Amino acid sequence: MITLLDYGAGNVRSVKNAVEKLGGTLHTVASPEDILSAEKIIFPGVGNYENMIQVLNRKGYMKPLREYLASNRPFFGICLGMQALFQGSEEDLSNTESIGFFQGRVERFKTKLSVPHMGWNGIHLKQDSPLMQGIGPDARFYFVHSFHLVPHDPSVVLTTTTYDYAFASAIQQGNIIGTQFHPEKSGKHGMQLLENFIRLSDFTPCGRVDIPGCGLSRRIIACLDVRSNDQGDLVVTKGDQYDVREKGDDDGKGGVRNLGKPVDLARRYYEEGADEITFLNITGFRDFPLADLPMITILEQTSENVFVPLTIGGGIKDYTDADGRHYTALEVADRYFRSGADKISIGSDAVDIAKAFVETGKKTGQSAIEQISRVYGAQAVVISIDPRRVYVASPEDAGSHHVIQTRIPGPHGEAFCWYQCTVQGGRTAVDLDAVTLARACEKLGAGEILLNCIDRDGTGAGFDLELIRAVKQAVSIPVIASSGAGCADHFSEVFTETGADAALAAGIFHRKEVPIADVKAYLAEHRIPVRQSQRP
Ligand code: 1PR
Repeated sequence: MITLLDYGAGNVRSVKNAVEKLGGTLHTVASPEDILSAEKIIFPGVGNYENMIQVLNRKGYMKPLREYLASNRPFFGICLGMQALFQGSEEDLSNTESIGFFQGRVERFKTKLSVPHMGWNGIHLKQDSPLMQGIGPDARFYFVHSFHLVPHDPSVVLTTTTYDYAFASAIQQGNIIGTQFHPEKSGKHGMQLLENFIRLSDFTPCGRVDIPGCGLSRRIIACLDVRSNDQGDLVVTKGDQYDVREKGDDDGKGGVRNLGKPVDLARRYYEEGADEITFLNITGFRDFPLADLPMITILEQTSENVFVPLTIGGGIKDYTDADGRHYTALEVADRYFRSGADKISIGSDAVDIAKAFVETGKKTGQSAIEQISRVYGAQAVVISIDPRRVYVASPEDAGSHHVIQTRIPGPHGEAFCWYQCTVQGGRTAVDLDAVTLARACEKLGAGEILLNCIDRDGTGAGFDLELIRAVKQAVSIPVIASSGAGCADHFSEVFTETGADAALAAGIFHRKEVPIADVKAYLAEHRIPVRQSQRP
C-alpha cells in the first residue's frame, strides 16, 4: 500500500497512473493521521514552493511528516516533494518554515542557459542504492525546474546532474529518498525506479560509487491539433498554413482532415519515443473548454498509458458561461492539470495580456499567465505564438516592431521582415511582433515558448530559422521550434542553427513519413544529444 500525499497542486494523476500500472495500491492522504499510519509515502510536488509549504502548514501535515521521516519508513519525494525536505527555498519570498529534515536550501539556477532547466537529462550516480537497480548509465530522466537543491551534507546526495554546473538531482539517506526529476514522466527508466520503490522495502545504500551518466538531450515533441469534425467526433487534424479542410470540393470547403484518434496517436508517439506530447484544441478560442468534456477525457485516457510530459492548449482564458458563471483561466488550467496535463499552453489570451503589459508597463497580477505561474510554477505555463511574416522594404517601415534582415526576400524583393502575432488560429492579425510578445510573456512568468509559424505550417519546407533565432536570442526561457518539419535534416538544422531547446512536428509524424526513431537516429549521427527511443 502506497500513501500518496496530494496537497492539491499540479498533476498527481500521472503518479497515480504509474503506480497503478505497476500493480501498486494507492491511498490518498486525507488527514494528518493518514501520514502517521502510512507504510510508504510518495510525495509528488509540482508548482510553486511557497504555495506548497503554506498548504502543508494549513492542513497540519508538517508535524506528522517530520515524525514519519524520523521513523525512517520509506518516503519518496518528487521535485518539490524532495525540496520540501530541506530548510527553505529562494522561491519562497515569505520564508515560511519548511520540513527541515535535511540541512540545506533550494536556490535558483545561476546560469546563462535557459531556465527552467527543462527536458531529459542524465544522472551521475554517487551511492550504490537498491533504488537504482536495473538503471544503466544511459538513462535519462525528465527534469523541469528553475530551482535546485544545495544540501549541506554531501553524503546525502544520491545523484548529481549537470546543467552548466553539477547540482544534486537525487538524495537519499536510509529509506528517505527524493528526486528532482519526475520518474512518472520519464518513460521506461522512470517506471523502473518507481517499480523498485514499490517492490522493495529496504533502500539502505551499500556504499559510495562514482558512475557518470549522459547529458541533457534536445527534445522531439509530437503535436496533435484536435478539433471536432463535421460529424461531431473529436479528431486529430492537420492544416496547411492553418487551413485544416480538405481541398478539391466544388465550393473549396472540404471536410476537416482526419488523421486519427487523439488517444491512439498519443500512445503511438509515446511508444515511438516522443519526448513530449502536445495537444492543441484548435477551436478552443471559440468554445468554452470545460464544456468540451471530450478534451478532458482525452487527457485522462492518455495519461493512463503515456508516461512523458503532456501539454494542452486551446481556450485557456477567463470565461463566463451561458448561465453567467465566471471561470478564471486558473480554474480552466486547474481542470486540465487534474486531468493529466503537466503544462498548459496559452495562445490568443497571451497576445492580449502581453499587449496590455507592453502598453502600460504594469503587471496586474491578475492575468492568466501570472495567476497560473504563481500557483503551478513558470514551468507549467507555455506561450503558443502564431506569427506570420510581414515584409518591409526598410527597417523604418516596421515601426517599433522587431525587424530582421532576411535571406528569404519578399514578393517584391524586400530584404526585411517582422513577425506579426495573430489570434484565433491565425484569423486575426494583431499589432504586436513575436519577439516583443515572447519577452513580455517571460517577464509575466511564462516558462516556455512554443513558436509556431503560419508561413511554414504543414509545408514541409523546414523550420523558419530566422524567426526561431530571433526569439531564442530574446528570451532566457526554453523555446520549442515548430512548423515546417519535412525531413530529419530539418531537425538537425534547427538545433544547430538556432539553439532551440526542442523541436515540434505534426504532419510528418501523422503521415508516417519520418518516424520519430529515425529523426533521433539522424540527430545522434550528427552528434546532437537525444534520448534514444526505447520501447516502454
Ligand atoms: O488561442 O489559446 O485558444 O490556443 C489555440 C491553439 O491552437 C494555439 O496554440 C494555436 O497555435 C493552435 N491553432 C489554432 N488554429 C490552428 C490551426 O491549425 N488552424 N494550430 C492551430 C496550430 C500549429 C502547430 C503545428 C505545427 C507543426 N498548429 O502546432 O502542429 O505547425 O506542424 P507541421 O509539422 O505539420 O508543419 P488559444
